[in-house]
Amino acid sequence: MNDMTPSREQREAALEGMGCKRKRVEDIRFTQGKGKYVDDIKMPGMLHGDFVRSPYAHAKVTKIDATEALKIPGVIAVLTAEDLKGVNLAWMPTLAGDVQMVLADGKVLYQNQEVAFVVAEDRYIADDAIQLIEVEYEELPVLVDPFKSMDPDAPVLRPDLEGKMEGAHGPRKHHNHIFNWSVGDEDATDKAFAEAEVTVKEMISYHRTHPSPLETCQCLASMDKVNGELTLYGTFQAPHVIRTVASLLSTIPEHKIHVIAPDVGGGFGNKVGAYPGYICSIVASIVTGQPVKWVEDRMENLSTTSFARDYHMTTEIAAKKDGTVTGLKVHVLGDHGGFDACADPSKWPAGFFNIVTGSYDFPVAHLSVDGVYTNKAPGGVAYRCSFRVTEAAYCIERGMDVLAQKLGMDPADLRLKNFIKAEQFPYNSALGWEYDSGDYHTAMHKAMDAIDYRGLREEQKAKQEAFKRGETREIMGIGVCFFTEIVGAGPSKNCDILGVAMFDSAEIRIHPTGSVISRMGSKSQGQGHETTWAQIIATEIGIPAADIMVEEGDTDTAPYGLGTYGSRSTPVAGAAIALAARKIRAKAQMIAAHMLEVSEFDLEWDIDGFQVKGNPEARKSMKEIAWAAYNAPPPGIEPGLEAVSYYDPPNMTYPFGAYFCVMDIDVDTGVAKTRRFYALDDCGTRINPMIIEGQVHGGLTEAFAIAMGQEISYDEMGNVMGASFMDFFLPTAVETPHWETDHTVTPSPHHPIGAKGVGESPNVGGVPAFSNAVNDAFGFLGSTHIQMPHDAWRVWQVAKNLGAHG
Ligand code: MCN
Ligand code: CUM
Repeated sequence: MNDMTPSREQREAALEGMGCKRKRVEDIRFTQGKGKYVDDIKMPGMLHGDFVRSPYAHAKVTKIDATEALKIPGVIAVLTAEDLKGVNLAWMPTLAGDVQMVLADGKVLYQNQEVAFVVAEDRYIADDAIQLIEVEYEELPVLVDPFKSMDPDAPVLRPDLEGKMEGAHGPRKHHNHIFNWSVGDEDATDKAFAEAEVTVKEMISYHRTHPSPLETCQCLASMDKVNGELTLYGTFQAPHVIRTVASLLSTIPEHKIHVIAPDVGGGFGNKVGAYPGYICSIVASIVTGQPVKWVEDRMENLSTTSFARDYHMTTEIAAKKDGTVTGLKVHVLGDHGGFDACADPSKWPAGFFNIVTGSYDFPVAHLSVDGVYTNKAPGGVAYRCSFRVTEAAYCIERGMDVLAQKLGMDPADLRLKNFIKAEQFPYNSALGWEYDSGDYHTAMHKAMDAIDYRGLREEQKAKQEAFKRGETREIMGIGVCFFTEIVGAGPSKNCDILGVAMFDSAEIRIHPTGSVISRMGSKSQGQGHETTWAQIIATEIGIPAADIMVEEGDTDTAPYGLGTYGSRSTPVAGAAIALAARKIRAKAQMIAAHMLEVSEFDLEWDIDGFQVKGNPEARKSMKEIAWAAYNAPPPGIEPGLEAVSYYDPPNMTYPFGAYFCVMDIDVDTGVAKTRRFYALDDCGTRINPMIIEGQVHGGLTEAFAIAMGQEISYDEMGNVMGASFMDFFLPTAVETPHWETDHTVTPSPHHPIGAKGVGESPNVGGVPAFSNAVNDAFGFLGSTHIQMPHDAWRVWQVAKNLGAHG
């Protein structure tokens, strides 16, 4: 070796592979305004669609008259349900097995529901036309409170389901009932409660909220009638699923549909499902023969696309006096709005809510979920939810605090006492999951030491005394949360969408000069896949990440995949990437053996190439092997160097974390200040620590928003109250606390690189940490559970009701 030969460390560093804080390559274009979003795409002759929406939450639609609107120059067409019936598209199937109106068919079920679709030469003309469309409504009684949905005299929301006592998920109990889903051993759980030394019961609600991606939902449909081909650009988290749905609905053959998700400006679950805007744009393009663009505004987004949560969880825990938990019982009332449009895997009407036993060794548990209709917008799984894991984590983490309070025990100690122990993994939970790996005690102790937990408790105690003596008007809360998530949907044995198993895929091609293009079935909306997927490949095949291009979102070029949501990309597509790369490496080994004139078995892999065992000077780098693959492959071996992998995961992955929030609350103003927020995450093998940190910062900011103010509420007329950023709390850098991040690493035993997902963890763990901090602050004044969101007004009221204002 001469001095010019790079050292092993230099070769390794040059790859920027797994574990490297590689800078996000996509940010070069995003930060310079050079991203290409749907609204940047313009086509010749492009028309614009916009909706007439219902001002009423529940009403008959007796007449739609577009005569005057059609007189405006530039208005091309107005579509109503009657027009859509001609192509059998007035209703569309939802991913949850329900059906949903595309345009109001005889009635509307929530405020701002789509009533008619105006197509015009530009957006302004379309908006003018909307004002001239005459719609006659006949108001119907409005059902807002989900607890009244199944009253005997509750209004019938869905006459289309009249008499149907069987839904997609079994029997229905009432005309507004969607499903009941029960898991666990009810008798054993009842017995545990009958024998319990201590029990607690609390109604824990997780309010309705909504993700707010910077870019709203939008699409551009272009039907080429000559070739019978449909091109659909859109803000899709799952482009292939959209293609399949579009083909099934339109009967256009799937190979003649090109779905392209260009850069997506945030998704957060908002862009998983199919919306009326997509269907109407496609139909309008077919009708007019011109491309049709539909772009939502902020109010439309907040009030009509997939909402989040609205879960009302009656939670009971049985325990011994020493704090050992002996049983968990949860009943959930899920408010699904006017249609069940939850984008869960088909067999999971309440998503993975049965992770509600959390990080604790509950011997028995029982869960029952009832989904009901109300006069609100449909949706339900969005906003970093991991398919209802957010609700489950909030339920159990609040529940454990309620139990700790009743027992007079420290909430961290109660958790430490009940954690599943490291040696119990793989662990079978009482509600049916096999947790793959975890080391909760180590993580919890690390977190407690990092924030000096015991010291904080002493400080809190002193402050409480001072408050009682009237020396301060500030109280202090310490929010503890230890969450376990379940991500990586999912194994084909129990996860599908519309019958398509939830595998994912990767295709990697090495060019002769050793640069790479790779394509996946996942679709980044800001998560940095272009950066991190290249890092996995770099480590696996020894080509620098900088020479690897990652492309997602074009169904013509990417292998079929189920898309990005539920933090599934790393657990599923990430595994497919590693396995495709390993196929390439296996072929490269044969080529290297031929080049070096040795047996394959005499070679070993070292960073970026193969070398002869015991003679590392005799080596071929991956770049040299790539060239040889195209001009001198071994006899009998095909030329080229590429591979495809479809990965059906054997299990989900179970990331976890210990979060602590320290809060100071002024009882006279209700203002809660987050003094410290510490988040320890364990997502197994870490691909890019900087991206993980960014994911955690973003998710915590959203968790802060949800816990401390964001809400989509309705008045009794069904008017949606939080449909603009005037009313809907969107934190800026001013309000957002400082985040401290930390980690432990417990690899997933079944994942090729040991990685678990992380994208949603901070939201799953963050909300309970904030809410527990507020609750912890007021506990010594006698409260047991305070309803979110904890905005200053509500916190002030709590203080007043507890007598803190004297
Ligand atoms: N990562 C890593 N090491 C791990 C796990 C993840 O370096 N052990 C990296 C991944 O390589 C990827 C990122 O972290 O670049 C997120 O990976 P993962 O946890 O697999 O989640 P997904 O890529 O599937 O993203 C989905 C998740 C969801 S469901 C929501 S909602 C959400 C979230 O991501 N929406 C987001 N984070 C978001 N971040 C941005 N900027 N925008 C959104 O819309
Ligand atoms: Cu449920 S929000 Mo994410 O899964 O896209």
